[in-house]
Amino acid sequence: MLRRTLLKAAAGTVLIGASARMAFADYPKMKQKSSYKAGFAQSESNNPWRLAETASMKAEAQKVGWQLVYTDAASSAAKEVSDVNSLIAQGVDIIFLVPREERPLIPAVMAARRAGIPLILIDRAVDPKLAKPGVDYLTFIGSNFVQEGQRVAEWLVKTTNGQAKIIELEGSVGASPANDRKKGFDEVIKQHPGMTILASQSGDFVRDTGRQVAQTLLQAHPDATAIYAHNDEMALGAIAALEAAGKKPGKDVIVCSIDGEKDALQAIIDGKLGATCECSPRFGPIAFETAMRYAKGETIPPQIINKDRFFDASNAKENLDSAF
Ligand code: GYE
Repeated sequence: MLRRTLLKAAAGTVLIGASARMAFADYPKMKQKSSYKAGFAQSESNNPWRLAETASMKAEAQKVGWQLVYTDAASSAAKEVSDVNSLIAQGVDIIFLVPREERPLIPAVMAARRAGIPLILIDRAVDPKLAKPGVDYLTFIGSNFVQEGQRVAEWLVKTTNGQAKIIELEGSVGASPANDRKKGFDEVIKQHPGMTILASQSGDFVRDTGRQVAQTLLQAHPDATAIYAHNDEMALGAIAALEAAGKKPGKDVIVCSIDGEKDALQAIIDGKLGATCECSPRFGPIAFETAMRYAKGETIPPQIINKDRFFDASNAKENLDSAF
């Protein structure tokens, strides 16, 4: 009995090892063609960041002369899975997927893999325990979200001399930028005894949801001196909530966030937002370049990380025109 279990376990180990190696070697290739049909599965279109990303993908597809089949999951992970299935059924040559959440999109990644269609994750990642680059999908292209959270936390520590009572507005539950921006920020804050996170709650990356959550949390914690939002839209919602509560954003309460959208840079210029770490939505050039390199037979690294800038009162004005 014990012997059989051991044998089974050993066989299983060998099998897993071998299949992983084989899969890496025969991850689906792209056929040689003069032009390709790509699928782009977007998660939603409810903020300037998403609109800028979609515009960048469409513009680049046109520039390189590829057909782009575009789907919009309207904030539903379940719809996004069926969107990917429909892209597969339409016989696209490659899929660019923005996985709305880390786990619910795993079936979509695996479906593309089974269909032999290369898939590139753009802007958001999937759970690394459940799917691997070079095995289950080609690569991930996007920002280092942990580092974004760390950079904002370090700015806040510096600006407040290590003394702050913070409300945190999280992104969409289960989304990789929400998980990682929280991780990076909270890790730095924990190292400073004068910094406390009073409350942390999701505002779904949406401006008005951010406003409502900020309003409720400010009522529960009138002693808050800082708000960290996982994106600019929620920070702008929080600024509106502060003003509605008769508080001065930037003076009574310091607000900081991530993305670097135009409205946020304007809010920095107006003194209402303290800082924002850039997270570029302009994926078109790098996404298509990576796909073209892969089509030519080049080896693609398991992840391609964007370089992000950082905006505060020292440089918001000079960057306003180029912001999305
Ligand atoms: O920060 C936010 C958007 O996935 C990195 O999602 C992206 C985030 C971005 O809705 O504004």
